[in-house]
Amino acid sequence: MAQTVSEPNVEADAPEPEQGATTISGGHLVAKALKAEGIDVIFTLCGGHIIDIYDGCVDEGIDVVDVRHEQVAAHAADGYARITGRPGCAVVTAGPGTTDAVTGVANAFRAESPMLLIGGQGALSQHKMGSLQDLPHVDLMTPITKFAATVPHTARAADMVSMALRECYNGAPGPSFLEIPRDILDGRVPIEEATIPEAGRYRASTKSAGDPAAAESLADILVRAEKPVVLLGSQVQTARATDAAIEFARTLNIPTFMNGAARGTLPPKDPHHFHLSRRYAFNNADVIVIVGTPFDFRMGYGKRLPKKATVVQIDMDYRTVGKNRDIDLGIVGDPGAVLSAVTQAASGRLKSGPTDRKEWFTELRSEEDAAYEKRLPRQLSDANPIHPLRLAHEINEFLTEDSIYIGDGGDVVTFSGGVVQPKSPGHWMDPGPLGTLGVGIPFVLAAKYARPDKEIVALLGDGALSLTGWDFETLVRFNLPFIGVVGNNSSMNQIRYGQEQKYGKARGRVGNTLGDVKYDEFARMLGGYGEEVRDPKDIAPAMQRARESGLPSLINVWIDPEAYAPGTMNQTMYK
Ligand SMILES: Cc1ncc(C[n+]2csc(CCOP(=O)(O)OP(=O)(O)O)c2C)c(N)n1
Ligand SMILES: [Mg+2]
Repeated sequence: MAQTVSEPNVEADAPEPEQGATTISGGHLVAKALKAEGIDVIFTLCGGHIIDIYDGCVDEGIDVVDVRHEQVAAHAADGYARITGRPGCAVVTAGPGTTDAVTGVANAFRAESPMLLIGGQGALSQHKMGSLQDLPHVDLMTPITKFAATVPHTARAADMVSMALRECYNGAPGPSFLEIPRDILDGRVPIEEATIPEAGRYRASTKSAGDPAAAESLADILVRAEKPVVLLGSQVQTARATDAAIEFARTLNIPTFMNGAARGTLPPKDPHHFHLSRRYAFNNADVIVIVGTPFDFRMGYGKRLPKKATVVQIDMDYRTVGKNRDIDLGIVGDPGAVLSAVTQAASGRLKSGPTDRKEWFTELRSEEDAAYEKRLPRQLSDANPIHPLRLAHEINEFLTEDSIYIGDGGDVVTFSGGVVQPKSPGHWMDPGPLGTLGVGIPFVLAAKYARPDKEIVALLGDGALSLTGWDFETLVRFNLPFIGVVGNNSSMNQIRYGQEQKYGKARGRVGNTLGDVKYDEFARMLGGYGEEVRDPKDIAPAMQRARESGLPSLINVWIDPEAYAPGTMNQTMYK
């Protein structure tokens, strides 16, 4: 029967037949390598340079989650790595696709998150001729990745993906970047000419316990310590060292503080869990063990640690140990393996030292309780407009053991840092030391995608949400419900505080004012659930309705723009 215009020629629309079953394209090789790594999803925004990877993903059963901005794809890959313990992958087109993803890669770099960004590139055959979207991507990415390279031949496509992934785990983890020129990606090679590394056989497991003698030394120090304290940093979560860290804290009986992604390693009511008395604990400790977190701005560059304390640092990155502050013992290795070795070295000796430390625990607990009591009235404030501490309090009460908390914003999130306590390990997500606004919606996407069994609760500043908020629609499209709470002060308040301090109230409102936007209506427009709240007692019921809606949601909570978090007021940059 003759074809008519209304009956398209199905054969003509079908993909070109395989040129012999024994050849394979670059995009299909990329997908094979991703599959070998256990990556089951790519986050992407399409472009002509990269579509062969999508086709490979179809064959390998890898999901393609398409977003509305490449920054979101890159943050989602970072978030996926954090949630799953496997590397995340974002695929973006050449030129602006790759430059849009820079912020996400940079964030992963500072947060030590293992992700792979694959970017398109003009055909090698047109190298430097001015092809569409040609840019020096590798040069752009080199300073913010552990590895950045071009795939030079189709037969190397899978091999170089594996190479980039191996490099993600060199020392402390981090991002890698690969650009794949279009003719390399679309080209075909006989399958036997391609290097295709086999799952589980192309990189080490990287669980280095460091130097056994150092573990013995630390055990020695801790058994004798009278007032020890340990700070668990993000690497504890990155390295999946939770169990080892808990065993260490309990067996050696050490008050434990947690920051970044390690928050929740011990549950809030645990006798070893401390939070609000950190400054006091550091000032009065005789031994301070810092695990998997650098002496950066969050730690006052280590300068606030008293000189008299014995300071021990354990880190996956050689370059972090002893940086900015002298230490007494430095151990490079996997935090889980090192802490287990120390626990093991200490057991048997525990009876000989003053390890019951009752007085030290009582002293810290009373500091902790006093700080909590002092803050409580503001936390329970009925004020209208709503005090941000009350909002944080309501969120904390709302979280269950299965709620992953994501904070994305300025002052409103700083407030929440003191109040919101994740109830389980790995249930806290913040951008990390790059302080990138806009990670919220992408992290929700990654977290809910990877862990549909978990509830996701995100606190979003109105400024932060504005950066990546359109991908709320992606959450609707992929049916990824979450409870979003917008702390809306119609301002970039964290910055405004500094401006008012420095230039006075009259000149403090420059470049930091946002409109009174009804983010609840925005959510509804995109197919989600939305409500607005002006009275503090309505926060909890609104969040509950959002939970029950089964939809991505935004509860727009109007908060007091004149309330500032102590953390914001103490920022050293304004002093
Ligand atoms: C991408 C990015 N741009 C700018 C900043 C600087 N910055 C830090 S806090 C802040 C204000 C954030 O406003 P919002 O999310 O509404 O939180 P608020 O301080 O108002 O509670 C800004 C602009 C940043 N951290 N990240
Ligand atoms: Mg704001």
